[in-house]
Amino acid sequence: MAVDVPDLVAQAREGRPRAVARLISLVEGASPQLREVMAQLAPRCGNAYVVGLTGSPGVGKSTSTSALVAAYRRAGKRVGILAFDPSSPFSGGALLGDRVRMGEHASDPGVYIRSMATRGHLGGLAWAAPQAVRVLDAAGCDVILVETVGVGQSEVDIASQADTSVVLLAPGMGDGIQAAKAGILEIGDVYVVNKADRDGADATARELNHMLGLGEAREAGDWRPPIVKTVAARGEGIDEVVEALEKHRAWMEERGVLARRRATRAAREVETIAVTALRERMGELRAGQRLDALAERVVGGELDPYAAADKLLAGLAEVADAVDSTPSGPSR
Ligand SMILES: Nc1nc2c(ncn2[C@@H]2O[C@H](COP(=O)(O)OP(=O)(O)O)[C@@H](O)[C@H]2O)c(=O)[nH]1
Ligand SMILES: [Mg+2]
Repeated sequence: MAVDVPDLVAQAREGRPRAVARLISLVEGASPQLREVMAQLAPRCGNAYVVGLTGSPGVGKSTSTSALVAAYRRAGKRVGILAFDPSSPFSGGALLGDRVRMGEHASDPGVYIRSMATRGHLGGLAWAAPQAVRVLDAAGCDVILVETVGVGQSEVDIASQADTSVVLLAPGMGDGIQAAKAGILEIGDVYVVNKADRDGADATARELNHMLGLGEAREAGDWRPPIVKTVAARGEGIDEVVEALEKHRAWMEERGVLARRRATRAAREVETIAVTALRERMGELRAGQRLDALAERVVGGELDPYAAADKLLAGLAEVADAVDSTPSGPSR
């Protein structure tokens, strides 16, 4: 269904929740109209502070997110929440638990809550997250909290999506420090040991502290990731988390790190879109049987595979030229 993009964008800029929701749906559905949406949003982006929260399922990401929203709302900030956690979406088929926890914010006009499914997307989180962030940014959010489940590559993903990355651990989950070895030690700007009401929180924090200190020759003025203990379910320690986030943001701004991170993020975003477009064009070539024809010539010994690949790439450029000269723009 075609959408009146200028109208929708104008409404989203005024912060109308339904317009914001529809724009994010366009992102989720990889709509061909996204190109137009992003062109119109671009001048309004760049004001929001993006915080990523990652950690194993059940560690307390959603609970912490909700507590952080409450803290930011008390400070008068507008907050956007994106949950890329298929196991606990905040809305649209939400688990009851999350709906209850986020219930207090659901009717707050200063809060946008959205859970997103990226399964099946080319590029997944890398592709959808930055565009959803742009929508919330342009809609006037001061802070955007992005929740991702810490499995496989998503820790790495979140680190490149956020200005500040928060890694959550909890005592006695068997996850924590072992998983930490698998890469989260490099990505956390702030570490949270949640469920500090349980036994073992101090030990987890100590062990983490030990591991973070190992093998790193930090220079004076380098960022030393703080470890904050919280009981998110009761809101305890959340002010300290906010404080740690603000300190990290100030540190990044002083040293130009924030601008560098954003540039890296934008580069990755452009690259992902370009690679997606390339794959699409490759698909068009396949459909056009150019690849099949080349393959036959390779089998027949008429062409070597390198020469065939060169011909395929030349074909790609032709498709690109054809697309560029199409008045409607998008490669569809
Ligand atoms: N004891 C305790 N339970 C908590 C705390 N924070 C969250 N939980 C519970 O842990 C479970 C998982 O929390 P959730 O926020 O959904 O975790 P997520 O999967 O990381 O988003 C829920 O039952 C929460 O009520 C806490 O500080 N202490
Ligand atoms: Mg969750």
